[in-house]
Amino acid sequence: MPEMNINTLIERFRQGDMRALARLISSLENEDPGASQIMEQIYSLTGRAYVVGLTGAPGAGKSSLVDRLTSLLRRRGETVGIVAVDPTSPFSGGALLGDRIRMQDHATDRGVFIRSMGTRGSLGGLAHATGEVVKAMDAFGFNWILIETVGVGQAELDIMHVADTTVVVLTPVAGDAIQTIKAGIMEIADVFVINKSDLPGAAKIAAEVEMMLDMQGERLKWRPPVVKTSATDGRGVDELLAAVEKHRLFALQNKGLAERRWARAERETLELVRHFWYQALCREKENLRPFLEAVASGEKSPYQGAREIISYLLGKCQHLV
Ligand SMILES: Nc1nc2c(ncn2[C@@H]2O[C@H](COP(=O)(O)OP(=O)(O)O)[C@@H](O)[C@H]2O)c(=O)[nH]1
Ligand SMILES: [Mg+2]
Repeated sequence: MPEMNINTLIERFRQGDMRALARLISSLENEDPGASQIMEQIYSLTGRAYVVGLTGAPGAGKSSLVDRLTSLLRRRGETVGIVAVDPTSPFSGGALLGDRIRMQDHATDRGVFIRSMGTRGSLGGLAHATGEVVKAMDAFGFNWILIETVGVGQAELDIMHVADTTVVVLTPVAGDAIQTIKAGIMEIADVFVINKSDLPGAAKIAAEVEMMLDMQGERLKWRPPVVKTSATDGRGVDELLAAVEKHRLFALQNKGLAERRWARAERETLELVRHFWYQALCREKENLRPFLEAVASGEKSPYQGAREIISYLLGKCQHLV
């Protein structure tokens, strides 16, 4: 990590220096070797923020809703970290996608921190980096973290595992709801929003979603509320926040939150195991030649070779991470 050493960065981060947070986030995105060292040191500060994910088709109004929710939360004295993930966007690294103008009100507010994550990294890597960025914001002390992502593929859905409450944003635009159902994002919804409810057809979409939920019947422990909003004039945004808080309460009372956090701990930790293991493998690549040559020459089978490589790496275990 150039220019600022790790200890200085952590020190400034703990003091609430937003530039230190920004620097850490860039390091996480770039997978700088120092970044996981920092995360390890600040990990004990995480787990306090409430994380809300908003997902939906491009143009559904996610950014507009995030903007409205942020204003609402700020009026209550809450601080808000925002992560906008759009792998389809050509912008990255701090650029605010198409949201620059609308988010300007918040840009000078010290209770709000906005970060865009664009084309950098592979999709799988993007989901991983997003999880870490959310943790960094959590450790920094934001009360709420809002994640916006287009629900176009599995990687974007993976990002939603980070959220305590997932909001799926639909609109009356033709075909939208059907596409969303196909994309498999209906299952991850804790709250449904029908945004652009100022346009015709909102009631019909809401009814379709309710009908779909009816078909699930008693199997649903939590029936996701369907909230109609109009982000452009702010209508329904209070109700949206109320629905999120209702889900938060439900999850707390029904151990849903504990279950989610357990699943997350499992996923995160095992993913780190894979990550460190893979790094070790790459680092040791040269030393693995003899094993690979034995396989190439037919002296050993790949199975035997793989088992021997694992033994070899385990022997080097203390240097793995
Ligand atoms: N009529 C109407 N337009 C909206 C509403 N919410 C957002 N929009 C417009 O839809 C477009 C896309 O909004 P944006 O928030 O950027 O969507 P995102 O791509 O999901 O983040 C913008 O031109 C918004 O002004 C709404 O409730 N009603
Ligand atoms: Mg957007």
